[in-house]
Amino acid sequence: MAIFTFSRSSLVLSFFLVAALARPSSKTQIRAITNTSLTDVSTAFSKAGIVPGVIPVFKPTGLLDVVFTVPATQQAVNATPGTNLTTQQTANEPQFVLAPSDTTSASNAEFVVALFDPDAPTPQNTTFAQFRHFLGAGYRWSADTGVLTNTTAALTEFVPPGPPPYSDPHRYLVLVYVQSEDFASKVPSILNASTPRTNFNMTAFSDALGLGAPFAGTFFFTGPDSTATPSGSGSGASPSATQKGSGAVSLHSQLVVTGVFVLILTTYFLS
Ligand SMILES: *[C@@H]1O[C@H](CO)[C@@H](O)[C@H](O)[C@H]1NC(C)=O
Ligand SMILES: *[C@@H]1O[C@H](CO)[C@@H](O)[C@H](O)[C@H]1NC(C)=O
Ligand SMILES: *[C@@H]1O[C@H](CO)[C@@H](O)[C@H](O)[C@H]1NC(C)=O
Ligand SMILES: *[C@@H]1O[C@H](CO)[C@@H](O)[C@H](O)[C@H]1NC(C)=O
Ligand SMILES: *[C@@H]1O[C@H](CO)[C@@H](O)[C@H](O)[C@H]1NC(C)=O
Ligand SMILES: CC(=O)N[C@H]1CO[C@H](CO)[C@@H](O)[C@@H]1O
Repeated sequence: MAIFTFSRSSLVLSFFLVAALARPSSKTQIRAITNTSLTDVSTAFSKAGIVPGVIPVFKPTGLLDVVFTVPATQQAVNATPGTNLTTQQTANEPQFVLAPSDTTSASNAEFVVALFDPDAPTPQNTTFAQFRHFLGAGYRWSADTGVLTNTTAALTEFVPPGPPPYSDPHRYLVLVYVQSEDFASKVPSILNASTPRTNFNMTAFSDALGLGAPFAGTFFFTGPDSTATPSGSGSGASPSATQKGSGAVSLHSQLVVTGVFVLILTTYFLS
């Protein structure tokens, strides 16, 4: 009887787990702008140790959405704060979409956009950090689409995230600043084609060019290739697809567990 009670409650538990895992994923739609508040973004930066570890403060006045297009599928993937993205998803230069609090100021401003890695070569050993993946200036904001479009060539061309195989996932930060008046005249002596991508210091750079505090920002995690996406499953196309993929695996194992319990119960009653 004790065995029966134990098995039955385990069975009930299994069904609850199955029900929980079978719930439809809530984030299947790609949004142009992340549905989160400025406070949520700041909180995410603190939770990930970006504040104060990488930048001293982060009080954005606009929401930033970074939209990658997956080369294989042409599917859009949003880098919402703290999302896990694969190297496949982040292979191409993204689009930057801004939702500013003050649309009039944003319409009249130019912006600087930086994408960098504070965890190079690994989060535990930051010898090469910060590693600059992209730096561009002269961005103008479209009030219609929210998209930031460059009016000048990039200062540092985009190279995709590629953490070494032995590394934990890295944090990749994207920060948008309002461009200072004298930026274009001052930048060549501070950052140019011969400036290494390694040992970049975003704070020192923004101080030197009078950029002030970040206007908007987001970050995502990308791990090395081997651990990022199970091969051949095709589930690496979007964050929601990845979650559904791993959910399906868990669902499968739960069904197996449930099946085993049913088998035990049947055997118990038949014997
Ligand atoms: C992202 O990956 C980490 C493991 O690297 C995991 O702990 C975390 O739950 C994942 N986050 C999401 C939102 O899937
Ligand atoms: C950190 O990484 C660099 C580059 O791979 C390496 O030369 C160095 O030995 C590492 N340091 C430690 C403490 O592991
Ligand atoms: C904007 O950036 C792209 C990609 O780096 C580049 O090909 C293009 O020439 C830039 N536009 C201008 C106007 O410089
Ligand atoms: C290019 O940038 C470096 C800093 O990375 C600086 O030392 C050098 O003077 C700059 N070159 C020119 C021509 O301004
Ligand atoms: C980056 O620059 C800031 C401001 O100059 C400085 O306080 C900080 O120590 C620098 N970080 C590193 C890792 O050198
Ligand atoms: C934080 C935030 O902006 N939440 C919004 C997300 O979207 C729903 C539905 O559109 C809104 O009701 C929330 O206010």
